[in-house]
Amino acid sequence: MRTDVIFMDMPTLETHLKPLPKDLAQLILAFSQISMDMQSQFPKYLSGASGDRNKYGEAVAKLDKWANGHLCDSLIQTGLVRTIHSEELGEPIYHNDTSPFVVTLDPLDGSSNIVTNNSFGIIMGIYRDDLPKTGRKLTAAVYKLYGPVNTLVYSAGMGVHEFVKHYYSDGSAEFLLLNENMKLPKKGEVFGIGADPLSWNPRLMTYAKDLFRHEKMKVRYCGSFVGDFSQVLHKGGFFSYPSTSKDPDGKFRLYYECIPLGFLCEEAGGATWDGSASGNSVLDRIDNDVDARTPLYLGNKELIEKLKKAMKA
Ligand code: FDP
Repeated sequence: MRTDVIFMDMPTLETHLKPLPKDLAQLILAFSQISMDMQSQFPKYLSGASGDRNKYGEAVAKLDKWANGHLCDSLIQTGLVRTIHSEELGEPIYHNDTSPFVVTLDPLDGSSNIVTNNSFGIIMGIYRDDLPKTGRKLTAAVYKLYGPVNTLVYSAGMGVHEFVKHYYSDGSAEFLLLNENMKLPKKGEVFGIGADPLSWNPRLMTYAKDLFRHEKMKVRYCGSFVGDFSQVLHKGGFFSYPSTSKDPDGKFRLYYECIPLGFLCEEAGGATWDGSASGNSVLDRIDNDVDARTPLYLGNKELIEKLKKAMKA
C-alpha cells in the first residue's frame, strides 16, 4: 500500500469496479488507463488542423485525428470490443464477432478548446447489443475530463461515480474515488446554452431570461460538452445545445455524445429531453442512423419540466 496519498483510504477505480461483470470492469479499467496515458502525447498535436474533414464536414484537428486512432487501436487490443462507432470514423470498425462489447466514441469532445487550453475530454458509450438501439440498451457510460485535474466519471446503472487521477511520488498514477453515487444538487446553480442565440426559438430565449431573473442561476459555458456536463453534475442546473432555425436537429450527436451523458444525467437524478413534441428523453429517441444529431436539453428534472411547458406555451 502506498502511503503518499491524501486520499489514502479512497478506493481505486479497479476496486470500485469489482461488483460489475468482469468483462465490463476490464473494459472501463482499460479505457481509464488508455485515457490516462494519452495525455502525455497531447503537446505533440496541439498545432491546428489535420487537413481532413470528418463525416459531418467539420475540420479535424491534429489532436482529434491522433486521439481517435490511438483510442480505436488501443480498445481493439483489449480483445473486449467487437465494433467501434466513432464520431471521427467514416465507417464503424468491425473487429470480430466474438468480443462482448460495441462502443461509441467521441474521441475528443470539445476540439475548439484545444488551442485555448480549456477543458476537453473523451466520451464512451458501452453496449452489449449491436447498434442502432435506443439509449435504454446502454450498458455503461464513461467520460474522461482533462481539466486542471483529470477526472473520470462512469455509471453502469448503479449510481454515478467520479474518480480523480492521483499521482504518486514514484511518478505512477491511478484513479481514486472522489465522489460516489452523485446526484444533481436540488437547486440548480448554473446554466449554459450553445448555438447562435439569434437563431434560438424565441421561447427558449424567454426561458433563459427566466433562469436569470427567477431562478437566479449563473451562466457557465465551457465549449466542451464534458466540461458543461460536469458543471451541471456538480452544481445542478441546465445545459442545452438546442434546435435552431439554422440547424433544427442541433449540433450534438445522439449516440456519441447525448446518450452516454444523458444516461449519466438521468442516473444522477436529472432529466433529458430531445426537443420532440412527445417529450422524449434522449434515451428513448429512436434513430437508425448511428451518426444522427439531436437537439439536447438536460439538467434538473424541474427545470426540464418547466422548459417543456415553456416551449409549448
Ligand atoms: P467541438 O465541436 O469543439 O468538439 O459537439 C462537439 C462540441 O465541441 C461540444 O463538446 C461543445 O459543447 C460544442 O460542440 C461547442 O460548440 P460551439 O463551438 O458551437 O459552442
